[in-house]
Amino acid sequence: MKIRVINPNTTASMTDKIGEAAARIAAADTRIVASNPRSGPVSIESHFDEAISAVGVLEEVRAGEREHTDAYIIACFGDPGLLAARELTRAPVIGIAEAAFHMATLISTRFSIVTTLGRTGIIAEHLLQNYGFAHHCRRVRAAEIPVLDLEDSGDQALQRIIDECLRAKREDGIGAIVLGCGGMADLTPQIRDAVGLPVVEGVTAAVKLAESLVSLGLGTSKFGDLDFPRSKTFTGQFDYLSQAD
Ligand code: 5HY
Repeated sequence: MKIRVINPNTTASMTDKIGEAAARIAAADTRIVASNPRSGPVSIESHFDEAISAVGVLEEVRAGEREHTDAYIIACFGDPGLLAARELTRAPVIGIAEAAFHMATLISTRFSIVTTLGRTGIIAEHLLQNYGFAHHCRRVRAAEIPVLDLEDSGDQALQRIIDECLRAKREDGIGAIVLGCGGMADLTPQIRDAVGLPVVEGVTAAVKLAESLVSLGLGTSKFGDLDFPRSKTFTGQFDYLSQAD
């Protein structure tokens, strides 16, 4: 099977890192194709960034539909464009936050999230509510590092993440940690060893969930709200999306 792992920001080094983490955990007969939009924010750290990045996510799914793709992963912890992306394909589309929440509740009754900047914590809180996991999450914490520090100042950023995870372990009464950024996909072993708790990382969780869905012959339902969008005219810069019935 082929899984397209979409990094919604436009930082190629993060896309490569995410793709490598996905490929390491993928089954022998799974091919990982990692991509990011040509246009959009270099990092996603606000509601505005999320909204702009969603258009790029949808473009990447449209590209995937032009070649055979068995599943899609949206590798940003805000799961930008998730439901809209599901409307564009019969394949499964999995957000890394949703995947991580599901996996975390299979191994613990309570988890905390450690993300990058505190200002994006509300996005994770909204997702917890929307997905029905709010009562499982004790706290959404932040290492207070810009997303691209994960690319530039590796050890310093890693230590800040570990320190926040250790505070969560001491204070939150949890059984697991959820890493709140696609850019942390390569850090799981170091964090797990330093913290001594199960660490759930969304990219790798999403790969295994995608493989399971494809193996079960399950894809996005076309009955109801996730059916393909109705054909219509789009104007201006989106006129290329226009479709007649
Ligand atoms: C992510 N931003 O996973 C989010 C992390 C965040 O560029 N990739 C990003 O803090 O929401």
